[in-house]
Amino acid sequence: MRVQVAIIGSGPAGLLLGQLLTNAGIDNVILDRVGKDYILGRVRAGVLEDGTVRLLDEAGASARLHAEGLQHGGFSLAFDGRNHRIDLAGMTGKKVTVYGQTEVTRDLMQERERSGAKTIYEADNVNVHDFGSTSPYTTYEHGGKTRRIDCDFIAGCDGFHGVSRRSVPESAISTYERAYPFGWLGVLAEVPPVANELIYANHARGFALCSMRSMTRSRYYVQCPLDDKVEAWSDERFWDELRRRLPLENAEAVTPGPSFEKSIAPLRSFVAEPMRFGGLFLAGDAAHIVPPTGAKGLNLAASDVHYLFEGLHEYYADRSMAGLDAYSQRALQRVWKAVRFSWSMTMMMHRFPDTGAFGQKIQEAELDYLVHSRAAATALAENYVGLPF
Ligand code: FAS
Ligand code: PHB
Repeated sequence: MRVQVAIIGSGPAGLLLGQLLTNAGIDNVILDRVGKDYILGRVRAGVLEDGTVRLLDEAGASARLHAEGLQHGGFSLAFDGRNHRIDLAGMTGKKVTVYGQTEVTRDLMQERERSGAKTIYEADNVNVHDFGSTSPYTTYEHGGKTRRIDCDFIAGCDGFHGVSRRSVPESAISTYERAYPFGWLGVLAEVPPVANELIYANHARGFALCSMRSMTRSRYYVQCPLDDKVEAWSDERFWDELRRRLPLENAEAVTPGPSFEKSIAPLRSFVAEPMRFGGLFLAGDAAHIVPPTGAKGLNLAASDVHYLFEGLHEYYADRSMAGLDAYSQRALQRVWKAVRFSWSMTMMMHRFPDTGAFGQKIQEAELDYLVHSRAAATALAENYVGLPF
């Protein structure tokens, strides 16, 4: 098989890139090592920046998002027993859309199927070859046979544990990493959310986040030890711990119920530089990871795809490499600002082993300054709604 662009990974980055390319008449194929249902079974992000929504509009995969997504003009920071609203819309003129990554992925998969573009699921042992040449290709095993796809370019959209970044010689890549000494225990339950907007809570017992997927489906997180086990968390224990970390008005408003998804995710900050190696381009989690405290992971994948699609579109329209040559530098400029924001939110909201009583007071002083300074709150708001791209 030969295509113009081979995409590895059928997550948000691969699917969004694939749809933009298909709509522009640039033929592409997506390879994923797992099946559709497995991908749709992963519960991840929940907040979309307006830039991400615009890209989904461009991809023709946003009808359900506009019909079912929740527009949020603000969120609350809870600390020292009180809530403080950050007025995103009032300070930036922008809102965010609450709509689960699972649904974004489902919508992109459906649009891809409608457009007839090819995705090969359960492609085993995917490898990338000769990406330093003008004739890169990928190989994979499917149906007991090894197959080859020749292409002009390879988009490595295969996430943090994918094959693409691992295929780059160590001498050609620099990585920057910060692992956090805790995880997030996440729960999905078919119960109404505790409030109409998200609540990020700083508490001496640890961080908590009240989010949602709709007004009948809640998504909650509590910070937990890195070596904690989901089995150690009954629903009752979870609801009790969540209430302890929220201001009384919220704790009393929590509607408990049976969880239908419960998982623990580790937190890390990670960036690989550069994001381009000849004909191989990394996008999304394949190139960077952020702690979800800033709701940036999925949205960074979208801005990478924006820059990469622009470069590819320009190449096939004018045979100019300018956009592709600029991809890594353009993407990384935005990536690092989002990595900084996600890191700063994580440092401000979580209990670290060495936080102690003094550290707790410093965090509360930082939060108190933030919510009472229009300048500081505006800076937070413009990072949260998403820096322009
Ligand atoms: P993905 O990881 O989504 O997709 C990569 C795809 O590549 C997968 O389908 C995988 O099967 C495939 N793949 C991997 N290796 C392969 C190989 N060798 N061959 C072929 N295919 C291969 N972000 C937020 O903004 N908010 C959140 O709350 C949030 N929570 C998260 C919780 C968890 C547990 C995780 C892991 C991430 C979370 N994220 C969150 C970040 C997440 O949403 C990512 O940013 C987003 O999935 C990035 O999309 P992709 O880059 O497409 O990578
Ligand atoms: C979510 O709804 O899953 C979510 C929302 C905001 C975050 C992280 C996760 O910062």
